[in-house]
Amino acid sequence: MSERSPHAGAPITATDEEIAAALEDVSIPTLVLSMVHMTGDASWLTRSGFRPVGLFLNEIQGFMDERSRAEVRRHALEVITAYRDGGSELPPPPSAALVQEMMSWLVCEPVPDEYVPMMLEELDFDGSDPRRVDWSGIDESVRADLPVVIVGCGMSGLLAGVRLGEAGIPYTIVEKNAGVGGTWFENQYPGARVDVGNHFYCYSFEPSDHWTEFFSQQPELQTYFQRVMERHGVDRHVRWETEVDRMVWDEEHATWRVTVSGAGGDEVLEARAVITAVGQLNRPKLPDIDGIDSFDGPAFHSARWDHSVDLTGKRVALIGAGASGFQIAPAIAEQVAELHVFQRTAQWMFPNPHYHEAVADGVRWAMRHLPFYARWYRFLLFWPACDGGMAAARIDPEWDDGSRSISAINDMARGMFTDWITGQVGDDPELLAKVIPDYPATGKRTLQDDGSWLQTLVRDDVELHRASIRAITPTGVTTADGHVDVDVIVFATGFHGTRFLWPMEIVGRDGATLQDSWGATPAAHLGISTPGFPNLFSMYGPGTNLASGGSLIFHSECQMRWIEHCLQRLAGGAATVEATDTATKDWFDRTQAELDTMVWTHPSIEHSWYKSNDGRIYGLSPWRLVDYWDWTREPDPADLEIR
Ligand code: N01
Repeated sequence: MSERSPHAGAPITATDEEIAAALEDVSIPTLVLSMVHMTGDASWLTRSGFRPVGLFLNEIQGFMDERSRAEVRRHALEVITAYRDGGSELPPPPSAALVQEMMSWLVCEPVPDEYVPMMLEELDFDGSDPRRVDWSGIDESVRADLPVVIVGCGMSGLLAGVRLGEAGIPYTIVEKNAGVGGTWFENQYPGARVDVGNHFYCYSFEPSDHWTEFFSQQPELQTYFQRVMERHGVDRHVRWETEVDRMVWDEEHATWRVTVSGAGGDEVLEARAVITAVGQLNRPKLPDIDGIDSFDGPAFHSARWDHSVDLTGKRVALIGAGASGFQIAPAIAEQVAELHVFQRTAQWMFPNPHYHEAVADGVRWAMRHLPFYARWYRFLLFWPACDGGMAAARIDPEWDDGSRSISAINDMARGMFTDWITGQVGDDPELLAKVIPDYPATGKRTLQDDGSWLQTLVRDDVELHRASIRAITPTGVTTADGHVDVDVIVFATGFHGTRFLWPMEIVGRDGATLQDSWGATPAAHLGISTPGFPNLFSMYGPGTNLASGGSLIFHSECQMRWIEHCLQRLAGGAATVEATDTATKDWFDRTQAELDTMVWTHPSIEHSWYKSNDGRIYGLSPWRLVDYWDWTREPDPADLEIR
């Protein structure tokens, strides 16, 4: 407690000139909030001309004009140099009331009370990392007697390892790959990058000043996870290239027996609790197309990219153009001789000028040195994109516009996205007809675009095929419109995202398997705990994927806090902990009812990996991040069955 907050910034040693240069790059509204921290003076918020005048996704200057921005920079230079010369000492932090005022000021609209505790936690004024659960009251020997197996060392499994390590709980991570990162380890296709702003898509307790791009590419993400793993000493707990095949609950000993297979053969690990952290997108899905195995040339899935195949001068078929194909096409178009993109359904895309942009040196300096700058920048990303972005996805029952749109605001989004697409395609009605989706905006995962996708499609050596694929032959792809000869086929056809925890076999109390218990409707309380499967916790389980904008890392941190509280029940003497039937059913019913009000369930969307075979959606969360954050702060005792 009462340490300097890690978000207060490193002491400033830069010269006046260096500071002035850095200020040219930064988000000015965010800078003003840092000035409030440095001076303890809230009057910066009410100075004439200092205020952001509007909010929009990816608009980080609050639409302030250049004259106002220059004026803020001039004052900021004085504030920062004085702060530097005073030894980078901060006055007492702002009150909760002032924090709320700062939040509302930054996003140009009143921010409700319920967001303030979440923001105070993010700001972490006393450096206590408040999202971490306090284990200090529990005897070390008790903690040492609580071995946990974590399945998967991707983003969430790594987080679980970090937290259990801090808690002093022995753990083993079983990871099928040879390295950390999960989906970021596996998806090494050209052009792979995150499409959630990296300054939010990162661990809350780690610095975020190092990102070189606002939306990092796969190698940088992989390096990030590697570095976090090493810094927290998680690597020595991981069994690489080892898979969990099966786990069986032993009621008598209140223990899971986890069968793993690796290079050394099979082995059974024993654990008081198991945390599954396998993600939803880790089993590649190949399409059911006639002759798929008959092709003579190289053919591979986007998540199993074959780097030994040189695409230079080749004719390439890219089958599938969801989030992966959309990134692959622009990245390889220049290199190949011909690119044939086979897209079954057109995608909506959001204009984002920062999508491929480097983070300027001045921004990185500000993130590293200016008190709470990076935290406020994170909030500026969060507010319009996450909870704020849900409005356009909610169905207005009074709105009747067929498959065009689902509400007035959704219709506005459609108009904006359509203008963005039309403005780039120009006078090519044939292409335009192919690229404008025929379902409401945001109905599938909305892609981020800086123009590179459509610039690729209008190239002479690139062709977009929308006719359905009839077959794959030894020489290429046959559609309803004819045959295309190619040298290489890339399947960017997605994952078995609706088959949760598959293909592991999980046998719970009384010999019931999880797959049988769930049947076609996977249901876990908060997406984490399932009755009949004691001491088994899922991260990124059913009902927790974010389709409306949001960081899954944030969600995982919420889940891990809830799980740690459950583990504390075991440390406190309980043999088992699991969600009650009532809590699970209630959560499932509420989530389903809410999903029915959201665009992703709209009947006009024929193909979507969000939808299960029965047409319903079990993987997505329809909830605001602030709700999920609140519900997972601590388990409600009434929701838990403890034996
Ligand atoms: O997979 P997808 P993905 N015949 O399932 C097509 C995350 N992600 O790997 O749209 C012809 O979205 C299918 O067509 P349709 C993100 O959560 C994130 O691209 O179903 N086509 C579609 O075009 C994303 O949602 C990033 O009609 C067939 C494509 O294959 C998730 O991963 C980057 C077909 C599959 O699209 C999955 O994305 C990449 C068939 N039989 C991925 N079967 C970030 O940037 C399927 N298709 C963070």
